Amino acid sequence: AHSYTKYNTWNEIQDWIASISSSNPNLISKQVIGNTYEGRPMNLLKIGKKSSSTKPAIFMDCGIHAREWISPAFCQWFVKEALSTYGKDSQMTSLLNQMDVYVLPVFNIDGYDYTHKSNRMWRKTRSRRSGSGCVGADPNRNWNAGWCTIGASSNPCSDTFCGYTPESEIEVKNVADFIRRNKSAIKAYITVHSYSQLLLFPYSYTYELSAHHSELLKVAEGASAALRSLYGTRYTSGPGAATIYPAAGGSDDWAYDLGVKYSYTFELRDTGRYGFLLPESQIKPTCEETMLAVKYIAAYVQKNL
Ligand code: 0X9
Ligand code: ZN
Ligand code: ZN
Repeated sequence: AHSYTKYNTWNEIQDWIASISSSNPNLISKQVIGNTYEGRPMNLLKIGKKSSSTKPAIFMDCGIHAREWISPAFCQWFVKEALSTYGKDSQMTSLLNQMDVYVLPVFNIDGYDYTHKSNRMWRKTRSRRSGSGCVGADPNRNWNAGWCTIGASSNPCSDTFCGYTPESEIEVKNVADFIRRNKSAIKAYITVHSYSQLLLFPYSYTYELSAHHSELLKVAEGASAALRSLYGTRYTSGPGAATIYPAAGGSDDWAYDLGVKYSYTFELRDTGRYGFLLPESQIKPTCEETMLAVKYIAAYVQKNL
């Protein structure tokens, strides 16, 4: 059965998506933005008070990398908290009145399922191509942003394989198409990974600073301070290339270059003790502290619409 304090399987998450959206029709709706390589529906949740006109929006995805289980756990937590604090928490109420938050609970569903059934350390998608015996591409090297120029591999057997072309991975194409279609409404892009306790922003495909570097850094530092205020967890903020490593073809750089100024990558707990195998006992504290950072970014975006 589904629980917010355990790592749910894809089937449990799928049932949760259906039940949470049907039990909160006034605040949440779902839409399929396409299917994965193996044919699973990519359900995108839209959270916000219904409006007759298009509202400005924040897009957040979790689970780009299959083995980073705390990430989908956070997206589920976020949806629960949004619904249960609307009408109680003044910030959440104001946010959902004025904006919509799109949440993709699991981006790389095929990979996530594979980590539950076959290989806990799988990272990539599960696509196949004749001519290679190796499966999958890195869905965070497959975006059209300096694609495959640095920190990515053209070897299909590598864990950072950039794919055969930008958006060769259908999951990437489905999300990129959705964001392109809703580009004028989407004011912020948040993607959730693990681990390392970092809050990254563009660029990762170059060491050059983005045009909005100082503002993006200021917001990241505010968000990190908010996160730390709960349990003292320390995050480092900075542009991807200099803070973690240069790596092209990532979703954050792509969204930013499309025009979504507030583009952030979270790397959640921990710093390596458990790594991808973060114990379930840390789901609740990790999600509670991360909520503060995401709400900080959302409040800033809302104030600057
Ligand atoms: O390498 C990645 O894709 C991310 N780290 S992870 O350990 N979760 O794989 C960092 C992504 C930073 N952003 C870009 N490289 N664009
Ligand atoms: Zn990742
Ligand atoms: Zn809470």
